[in-house]
Amino acid sequence: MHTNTMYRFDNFAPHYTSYPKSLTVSELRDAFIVALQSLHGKTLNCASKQEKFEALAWLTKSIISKNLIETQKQRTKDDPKQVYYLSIEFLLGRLLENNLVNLGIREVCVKALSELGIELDSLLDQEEDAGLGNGGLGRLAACYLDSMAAMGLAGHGCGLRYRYGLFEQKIKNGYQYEYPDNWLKNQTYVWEYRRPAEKIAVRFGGTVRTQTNGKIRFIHENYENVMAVPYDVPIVGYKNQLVNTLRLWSAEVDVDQYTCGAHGVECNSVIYYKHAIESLTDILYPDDSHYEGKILRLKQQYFLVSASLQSIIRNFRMQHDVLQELPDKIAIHINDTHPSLAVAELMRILIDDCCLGWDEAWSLTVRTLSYTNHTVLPEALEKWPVNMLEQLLPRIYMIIHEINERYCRELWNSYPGDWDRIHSMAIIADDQVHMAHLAIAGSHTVNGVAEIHTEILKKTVMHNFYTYTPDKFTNVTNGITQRRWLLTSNPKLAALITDAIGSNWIEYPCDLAKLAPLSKDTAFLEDLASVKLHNKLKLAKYIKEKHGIIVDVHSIFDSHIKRIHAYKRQCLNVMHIMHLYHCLRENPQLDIPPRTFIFGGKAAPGYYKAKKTIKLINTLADKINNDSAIHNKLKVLFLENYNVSHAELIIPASDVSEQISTASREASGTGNMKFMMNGALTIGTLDGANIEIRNAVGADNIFVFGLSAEEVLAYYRRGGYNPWDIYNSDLRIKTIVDQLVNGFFPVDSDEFRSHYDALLRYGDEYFLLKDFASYVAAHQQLADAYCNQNRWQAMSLLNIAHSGWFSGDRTFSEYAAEIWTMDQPIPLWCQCLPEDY
Ligand code: B1N
Repeated sequence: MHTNTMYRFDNFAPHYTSYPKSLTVSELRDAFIVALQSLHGKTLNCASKQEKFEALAWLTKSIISKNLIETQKQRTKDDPKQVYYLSIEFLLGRLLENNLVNLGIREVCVKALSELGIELDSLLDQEEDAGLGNGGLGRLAACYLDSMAAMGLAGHGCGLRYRYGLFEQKIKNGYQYEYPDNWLKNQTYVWEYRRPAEKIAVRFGGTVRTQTNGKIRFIHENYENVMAVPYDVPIVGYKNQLVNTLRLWSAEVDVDQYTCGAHGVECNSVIYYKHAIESLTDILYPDDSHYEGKILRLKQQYFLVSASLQSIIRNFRMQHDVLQELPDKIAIHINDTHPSLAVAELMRILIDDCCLGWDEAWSLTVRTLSYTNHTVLPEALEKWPVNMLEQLLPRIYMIIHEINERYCRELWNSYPGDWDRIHSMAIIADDQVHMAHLAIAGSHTVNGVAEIHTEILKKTVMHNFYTYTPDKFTNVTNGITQRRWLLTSNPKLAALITDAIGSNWIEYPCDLAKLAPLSKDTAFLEDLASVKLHNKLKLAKYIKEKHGIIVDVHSIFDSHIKRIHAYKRQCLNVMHIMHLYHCLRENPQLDIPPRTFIFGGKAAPGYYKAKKTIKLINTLADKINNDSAIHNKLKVLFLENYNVSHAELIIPASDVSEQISTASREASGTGNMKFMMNGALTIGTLDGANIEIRNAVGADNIFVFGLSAEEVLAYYRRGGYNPWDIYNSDLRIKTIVDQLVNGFFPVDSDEFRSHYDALLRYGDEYFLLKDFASYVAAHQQLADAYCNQNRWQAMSLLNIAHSGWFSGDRTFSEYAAEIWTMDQPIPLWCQCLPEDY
């Protein structure tokens, strides 16, 4: 779905008040002092940094609150179609600076604080990094919230308020250790509004009885209520006075049901009970692209879905009498299969609570829901055992059972006698409920997240569904918000761009294309280089302070930051570094540009091989960083506890972006887009959105290597390849692979045995050896290009210039227009496309 379609929508929010446009430096300064007084009862001199941060956040929130109230009033009046984005993860990161930027008061704030002798940056660091997600999927959801608010549409997130976010990673002796991420240690989150009056009861367990007097009714009894209490986090639109919300649900006991002393309930047992119930939203599961069949996870999924849908329908009914208008007024999006119980829960609400018949309920459900798939990895596909669902959610299971019966009957009519096909598409098969099948059956649209990913879905994992309902399938390539990933996190580059082409790009990112002609302007390219140097100095300072390592800011900063996963091939990067190191040891005078390899990322606590990869990187780093024979030409760093804030520091400072997944395995990637937007050059495979990045920047401005997805898939069909052939024929590879186990590293000889075995004994599933030679060659080209700085900067600029298409604003306008069919004009992400765009 390539949308170059133009939607004109001038002045889309004329009626929202202009607050805080008029805010002056002195007003803000005085308000800050008052905030500090009323929040902490302190004067400036006595307040700690944390208290000052809280006062500033509180003050900012009070401005946001006014806009929130106005937005809600206006929405009640206008009654626009609303989108609800259901996601088990929202990886927000910090919000203060983003909120200041979006309110348009960052500069005023810097001045007001500096009059008081305070640097804004020193306060920003005090904010906890809200890590309610694992990686790309959760950050994508957060980026879309920003785009939806910026573009003025009524789009809200629905998620869970995990008591502990993604674990904190510490590295000791090269190994990863996990610690709880106690991000709510002050009990509350500065940005949230707790709304106990809007709590919802979610039912678990019990039995279902049918009652037939005229019409069949299903009576759910003996269940246990868990109260879902909403906490709303405001999502601030960019300079449009508009505020949407992210509603995060927290589990609490139903205090009315359980009080100490009454009915012989002992106080202690109530406390145990409370603890058990409230643990439902205690932790975020730390798995990325991997499914763990834990009952608590299933409870979380239903809790999210049931609380969100009940609240959505309750609000809808307060404003509308006719239930049949639901799909015209509401779009509910299922972000991956985690919230796919929404299909059954919406049916339950429409049938049991609203008394609709099956057919009508089904029609409304399908027309309201849409679903995005984010992975083709078999280990990520969710399937829940029938008996688990049946016991935990008896009424929901009945409904899924009925959906399955009807769906299979329909399939039978289309494919009479084709049992294999029907079995492969059934929602319930082999005593398991296939969540992707449920989501496909119950949605009007299914989309992949990059062109190649959607094609792979259609050709392989979802082929039968695609053949059956081809019109359901479409592609919407991911995007990121330029407001966080360029404007806020790389202010120097943003200013350089704005000086050159004006500030329109902040709202119309395709304007960045106007930078392209400057790729021939040497003076501009020098300015671009000095912005990069500035960012590298900032990162180098952090590395020195945090890790005690001095890096050469004139070396190539080559970053590989993402979750640690075999398919993302951190080990291929390691092999290349080992190779360079070997070459330098053989010939210390070798003339290569100096390089700093930066790694960051968390391994799921139960993922043995990924954790060993972290140890491998750190072991290699120790060896190389302490070897004076190579004259500091190589440095390797593993930055601890990679999170959104670290990404904001690393990406603007990087020259090279490593996007080297085994082709066909990475659905899209979004880090690749963030790097590109900040002028890093990609070295990558033809996988996920890398392909679209190559198409946008042109093959001359990216370093592509390796097998294609088709080649990889063909090997998989044939059962793999023989890695020994390569091992025996390429001495470079033999040297490195042997070093994993021959005492080259000062560790136990079996420390990296699993890596060695994966490559040779188990057939090199991710094609590291197969892709090694072309990876090394691409790195050689990259090093040559870097030696011509003028050319390198021109390539870098062209990457920035063509990154506008990867804005979440573009993605979101595609969703809004084609999937959610919003009833308001869809705002432009692009005012006018340059001719050669
Ligand atoms: O979603 C991102 C994509 O850019 C990435 O390529 C893709 O890997 C990522 C189960 C996932 N897919 N699946 C997950 C996360 C948590 C979990 O419990 C699966 N994450 C992705 C955005 O489209």
